[in-house]
Amino acid sequence: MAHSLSDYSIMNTVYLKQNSALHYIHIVCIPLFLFCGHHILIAQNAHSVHSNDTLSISGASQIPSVDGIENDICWNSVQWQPIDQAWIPYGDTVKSSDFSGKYKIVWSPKTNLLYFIVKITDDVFVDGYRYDSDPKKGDFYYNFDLLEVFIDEDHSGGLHVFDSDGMLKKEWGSKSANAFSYHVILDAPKEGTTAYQFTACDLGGKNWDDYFIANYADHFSDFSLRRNGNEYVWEFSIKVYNDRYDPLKKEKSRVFLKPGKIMGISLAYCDNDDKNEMPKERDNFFGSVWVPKESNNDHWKNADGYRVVLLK
Ligand SMILES: [Ca+2]
Ligand SMILES: [Ca+2]
Ligand SMILES: [Ca+2]
Ligand SMILES: [Ca+2]
Repeated sequence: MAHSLSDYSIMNTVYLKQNSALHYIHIVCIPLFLFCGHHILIAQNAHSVHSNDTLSISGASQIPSVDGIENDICWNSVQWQPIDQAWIPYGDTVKSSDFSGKYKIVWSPKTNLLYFIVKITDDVFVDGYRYDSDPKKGDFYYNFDLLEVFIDEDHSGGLHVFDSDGMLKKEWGSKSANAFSYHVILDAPKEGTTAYQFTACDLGGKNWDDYFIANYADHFSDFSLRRNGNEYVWEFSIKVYNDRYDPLKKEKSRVFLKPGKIMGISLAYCDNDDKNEMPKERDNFFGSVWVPKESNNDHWKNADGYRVVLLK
């Protein structure tokens, strides 16, 4: 469950712009560690990453074994990046046992893939989502526990909901493939085991009168989710497509990854902790970049706030 820390001291993060460069020093005031019974409360938003704090992604000389185990050589030399921004409710803070998340990314020139490892701690895993391309028949996926991966291949930013015409372009975009927002969802594996089957949901179609839920699971070359208690390790690889993506001719829009390439990539986690509620509603939505309050839930429709990444 989400617990606000409003009763406690409030953490202030101050950004000091350094020179004209895109660097920010984070001065975190007031306590990060608050003791309550046996729990250590750790405030979220402690490692604020701005969308223009460039993340350099190294090329891996040895690709990882995609098995939900973090013992691959390529992960050793890469630093964890935080998923610590409470987008919903905006600025919320929860116990680290309720939610904490971090990720690493590498890429491979050999396989032309991006590789991710994401470590999530979550006290209650709410699963049971069943995919149906007809949005009227299914539950909304974002009210279950799921990992979101947002990729804007050319860092263009902008709307990416539908392939809209006319006036609707201004509100929902003219190319849904301008950016992909993969909502990666599956049932929790049993303790100590790994799951490999999943759905990667995203919106498709022309407008809200005529839309569907796409399943982009085949954009993932490999996928695994391993459970160790309340810790979940998501390890997977992704093929990158440009905005001319056509589901019938996918390979034509496959992007060739190379050093110096700039993209927009963010991650987020929908956290629901109530298995029994009907209808389901997520408690929290945590993201990997700071977003302004007025666009706290924009990543799914607009790529403007994705984090800049640079392939090295
Ligand atoms: Ca591995
Ligand atoms: Ca939780
Ligand atoms: Ca784009
Ligand atoms: Ca949960």
